[in-house]
Amino acid sequence: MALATGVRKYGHHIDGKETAPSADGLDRWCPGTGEHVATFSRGTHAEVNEAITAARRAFDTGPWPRMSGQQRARILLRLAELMRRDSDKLARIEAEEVGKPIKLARGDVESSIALTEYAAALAMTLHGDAHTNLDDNFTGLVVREPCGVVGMVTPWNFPLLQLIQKLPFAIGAGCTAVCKPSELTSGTTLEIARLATEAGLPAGVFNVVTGPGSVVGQAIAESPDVDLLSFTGSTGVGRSIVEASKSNLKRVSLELGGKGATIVFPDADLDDAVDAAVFANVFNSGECCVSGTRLLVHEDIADDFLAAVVDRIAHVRVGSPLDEETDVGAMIHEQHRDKVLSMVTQAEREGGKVVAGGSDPVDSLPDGYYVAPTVVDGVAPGTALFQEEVFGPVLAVTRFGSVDEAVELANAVEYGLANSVWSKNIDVALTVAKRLRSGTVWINTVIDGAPQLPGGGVKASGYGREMGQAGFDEFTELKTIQIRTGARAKFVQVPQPGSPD
Ligand code: TAP
Repeated sequence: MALATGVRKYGHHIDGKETAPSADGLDRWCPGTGEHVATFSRGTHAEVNEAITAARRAFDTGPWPRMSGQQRARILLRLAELMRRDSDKLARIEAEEVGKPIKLARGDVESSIALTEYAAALAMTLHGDAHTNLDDNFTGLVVREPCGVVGMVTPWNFPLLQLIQKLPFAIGAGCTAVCKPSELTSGTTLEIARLATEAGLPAGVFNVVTGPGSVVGQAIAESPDVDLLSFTGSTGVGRSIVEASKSNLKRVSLELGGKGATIVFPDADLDDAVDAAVFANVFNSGECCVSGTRLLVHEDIADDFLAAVVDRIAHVRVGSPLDEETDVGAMIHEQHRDKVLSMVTQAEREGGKVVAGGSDPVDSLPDGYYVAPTVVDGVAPGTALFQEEVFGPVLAVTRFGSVDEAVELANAVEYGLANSVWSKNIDVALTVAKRLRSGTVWINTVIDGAPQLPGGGVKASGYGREMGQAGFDEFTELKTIQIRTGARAKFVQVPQPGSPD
């Protein structure tokens, strides 16, 4: 599949209008082919302020938070329809800017449509509680209100999906938003802003300012006019976001890094588990927060299991993101490819043995930044490959001898995002699932999900949840309204005329 969309030039999206592209734009080259695919505008403090002012106005005095949930849901459903209409274009932009395989990008668009439709249903059913049995003259209403202006800062690995895990939930609840996508992959966020306007979203409800995180993202995090900051990205930047958000003690939700384990017991369906261990490692070229980047395998089956993984991974097709056959695309940029490969070299220095991949398979591929799916055996818990997020298709293999040891190894990292357990013995699988410290545990499946199911982390993987009812509630505040009817018992006893005091 050749590039056909040409170079896309974008401005920002502020108060329902697109600004002219800035003269000092940020060029984006497809990391899989080296072709120039987009130029994004470099946002300034003034533009961030303009966007926040528009979102503030739309929230404080505009129609959006005051509409019925049904009216908001209708616009979200229209947006989902328009995403379906433009799904080929959206998938292609994702593949070109991220370097991810086009078939995977299509799946991201499908999931984004499903999430938007689900958020529409939640918008329609948003309600609070009425307490009518407190006592005869006392009624309590616990109402859910939109929390205000939401700042959204998103990463480059799933630009569309990460946006859609936030946007329809936030605006479905009646919030307004200012988003800063990654400066490398802003295309689909700006396309969604266009589609939202076409769907009838009022001006100012969704604003996008592109540019470097240190300027645009920082300004959103610091702004006293932003009520909640919803961040997805690395743990390091997450920490600086919390610091920057202190000005007005805004609420912050953080979806951060991960170091997931695929934990395989001898009584698993081993053929399924082999496929899953490969999939969990190479999905989205390993640039995925919930990847299974550590394979913890029981020592009784470890040698045969590892041999099967090495055999299976050899069939994974590394190639151009726009090739329909590709399973693993390019790394996001050259420095990242070099970092991934250097972590493999470091793992070897620290005692690991590379049993598959370990190289840049550049000879057979177009001009891009590729890493062959890699497996490193004998990775000790104290080493960097066991502990640190690689964000590439590199699997660290470690053996265990008991349930206790498996749990201890899985939990022995600072992250707590997602793990998978492979066993047909429900006692083992559920015991391990309960003892794992992560926001998600998959049993006999991996990197699975549905719009109804929340995701998020514990420990250094962050806090807050996205998707599901919990992900919708994140964008609301509870207000308690207490109503006394009839006479209230008086606090101050005033003597009545003529009564003895
Ligand atoms: P980061 O480097 O953390 O960047 C994330 C976003 O923050 C980008 O838009 C970035 O802007 C912006 N940013 C950078 N510095 C900032 C600052 N000082 N203030 C405010 N914003 C700032 O992450 P990434 O490299 O794009 O994405 C990979 C990371 O995201 C991985 O650690 C991955 O695990 C994590 N991730 C987590 C999840 C979940 S659900 N937990 C999902 C996807 C990804 P720039 O455009 O300048 O980079």
